[in-house]
Amino acid sequence: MIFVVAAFAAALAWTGNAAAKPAAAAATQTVTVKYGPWTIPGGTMDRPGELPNVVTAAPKPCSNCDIVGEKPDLVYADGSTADMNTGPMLHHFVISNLAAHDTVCPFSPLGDRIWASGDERTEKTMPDGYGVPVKSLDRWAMLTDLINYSAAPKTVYISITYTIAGAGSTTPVRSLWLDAGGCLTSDYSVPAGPSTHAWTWTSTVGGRVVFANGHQHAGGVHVTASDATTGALICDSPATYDTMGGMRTIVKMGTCSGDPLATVSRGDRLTVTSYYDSPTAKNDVMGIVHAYIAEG
Ligand SMILES: [Cu+2]
Repeated sequence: MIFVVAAFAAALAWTGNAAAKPAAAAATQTVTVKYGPWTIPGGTMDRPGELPNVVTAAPKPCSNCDIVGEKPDLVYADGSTADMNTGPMLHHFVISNLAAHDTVCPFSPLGDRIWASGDERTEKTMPDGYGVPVKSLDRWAMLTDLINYSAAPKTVYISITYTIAGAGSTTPVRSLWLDAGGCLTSDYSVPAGPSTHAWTWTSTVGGRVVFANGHQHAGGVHVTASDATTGALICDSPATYDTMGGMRTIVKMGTCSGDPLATVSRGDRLTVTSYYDSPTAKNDVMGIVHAYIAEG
């Protein structure tokens, strides 16, 4: 495994086009940012090539705006999708804001983790009227881990299409990263067969949770977040599988959207529970519910 840490000026492709929107909705536009390129070394199905990266200055789609939607993809230079059918897998990326603290894990050196996905490439769409504020002084960083099951090296980009609205035009939400692995690392171990792994955080914020999605690795069944204090379920995100490149892989994780999904109070115990049924024991699985909350 190669580990590369690079102060990397990601290629930035502005394809801002004013999308036609219903008159009733806030004026939005889409901006696609291409991060990369990265060349993942070749490998085999048993020993795939792997390329982790740290991008210490990752471009933002705008510097004073509200992001109301985010759609990630892994693509080749020509824009076509790169997936396990031709070798590459988006193991994961995380974009964080170094100018803020993570709400759940305030001592995380990553800062505030605001966007992330694995190969399922989950699209996030906030309910009408909500957005993630981006300030001019925010500094974004990006962790990536890319895999390649083909023998030939593959050069890819992470392409993210953001839907943005004017600054202050939406009710701000903040990210709640609820991780069965806790705060030190997202990785944990599962035995062969059915298993559950849970982690509880005492909320330091209160408000309306309006969006959430899960993330698991192969073997995952579903991951839930609930408010153990009130008994309310916040989100249950199932893993959907398909076969790509001859492997059974997660192609979709469920999303939850609502106004609100749940109302949580400061001091409530929020529990994330990750359910696996893995054919073999593994030491590097994840179970995350990434939620967004409008405070107050
Ligand atoms: Cu992961």
